[in-house]
Amino acid sequence: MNLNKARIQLTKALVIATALIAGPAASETLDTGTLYLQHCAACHGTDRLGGMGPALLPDNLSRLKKADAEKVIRKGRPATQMIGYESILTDPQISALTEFMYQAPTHPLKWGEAEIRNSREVIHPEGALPDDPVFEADLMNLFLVVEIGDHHVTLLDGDSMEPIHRFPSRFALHGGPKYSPDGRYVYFGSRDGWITKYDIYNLKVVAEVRAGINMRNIAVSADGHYVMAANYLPHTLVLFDAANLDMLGLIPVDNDAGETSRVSAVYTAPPRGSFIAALKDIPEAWEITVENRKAKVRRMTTDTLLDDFFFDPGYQHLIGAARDGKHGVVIDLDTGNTAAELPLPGMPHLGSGITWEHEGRRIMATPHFRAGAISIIDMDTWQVIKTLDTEGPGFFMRSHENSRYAWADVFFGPNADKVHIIDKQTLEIVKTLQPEPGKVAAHVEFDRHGEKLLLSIWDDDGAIIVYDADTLEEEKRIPMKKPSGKYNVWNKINYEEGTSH
Ligand code: DHE
Repeated sequence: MNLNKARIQLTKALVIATALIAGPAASETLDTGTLYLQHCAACHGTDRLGGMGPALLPDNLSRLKKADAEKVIRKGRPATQMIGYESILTDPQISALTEFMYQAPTHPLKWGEAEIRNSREVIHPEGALPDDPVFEADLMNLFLVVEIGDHHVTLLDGDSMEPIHRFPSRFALHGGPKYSPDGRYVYFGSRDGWITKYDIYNLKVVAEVRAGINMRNIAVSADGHYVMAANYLPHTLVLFDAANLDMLGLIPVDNDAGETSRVSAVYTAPPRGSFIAALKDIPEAWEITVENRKAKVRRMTTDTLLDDFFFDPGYQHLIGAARDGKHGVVIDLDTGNTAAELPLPGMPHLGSGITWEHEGRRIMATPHFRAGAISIIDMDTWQVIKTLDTEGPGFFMRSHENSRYAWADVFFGPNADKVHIIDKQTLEIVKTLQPEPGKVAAHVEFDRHGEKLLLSIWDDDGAIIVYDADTLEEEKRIPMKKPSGKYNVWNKINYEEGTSH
């Protein structure tokens, strides 16, 4: 533990001890702001920007229901530093604190160069730890499983399907963790803006930095030298040296008219040697190259605002979902022009689209957030060649080059416990599984060989289910706390066609 964390813990322990001795009556007359400073600020920051605990701002809490937030204040969060306050604060005070957290701050929040640099902590500088792994396994067939139930990550051996190690993560990791090209390091991004660099060989966090207040995702350059963070708040892209997460550049996201924008996401485009970002509030996509450790932006004006997007395997085209939720656009990344428009039924989730070869042509498939449908598109003609009806709107799709099947979950609605399996050649749903009735089953990742796959039972009392990719038979269940995404080292570093990049 570093000095800063120790200091926070000590302050917090003193505050709690004093409050426990005095009881609720002592703080009954205090206003909510003072209560916050007294009880919450040590961990969550005086500006509610977060610290050891997560940020307590409306945007950061948008995914947590107020009733659940109140319950956390009352009862605490198991396996974290967050204790329950029901014996320290009165019911009205707990309710008032909950309301306070969901109110916009009265002054603008800043997360600029100084804040980013000050947040950085290098625990083990690059080169300081041994190069030999401290465990035995096929290093190319490891999986990381993000467990959002209690904010942990499990490292899993993809041959034996046995956990190797489990470690705490930052609060609310989101998006795929990104591996270094050799698979030794992994970079996690949290919704609160933290980037954590983890040394898989030594099972240790090696460096951390906070890139923003509300972050979308991160990307690692194909050469492994740089990490780019895309933020919602503030409106910035941030470039880091991948070695020790030293900040190299802060790029304000704005246009010539001075309008600023959130960033929908940033991805690495290996064949182009660049990063591609799309903006959420300004109709532009950006290609960012790094020369002499400096970022250079090439702007492409788009016909529509882009939410979610995906690339063809050669990174020649960006396929984006328009904000109206009814169609997609194909943008030629060389010219910046729109090459095609795609009619799509209901808010496609293109970020989880996958591609494969079908009758000698490359096709892609995408689920939809607002329609029980999977659209299958010919990537030469950009025509929708088939729309599969599903049992409800879906979130993720997955396959592997060596598998004849693609898997698609039904994430929303009464059938969220079902998963469809699609034959990649007949383009038909050939099987629908319901592995645990009443519990959401979602997100699949294959092992490096495409022989086995993992499916999440998305529940606090959940599990990872291992399936044989060919017989589709269940092989085993490993209990986990709301496992969300799984990420196989080989599939990710080789940009395997059936998985997310
Ligand atoms: Fe995600 C990836 C955006 C809600 C779980 N999600 C991504 C990515 C984006 C994105 C841009 C790709 C980032 C990357 O991998 O680099 N997600 C969004 C949204 O805009 C949306 C709809 C609303 C929001 O609140 O942000 C959203 N996402 C969710 C969830 O509610 C999920 C199910 C639970 C959670 O953890 O918040 C969720 N998103 C995921 C996961 C991935 C992801 C597990 C990585 C998928 C992969 O296989 O790579």
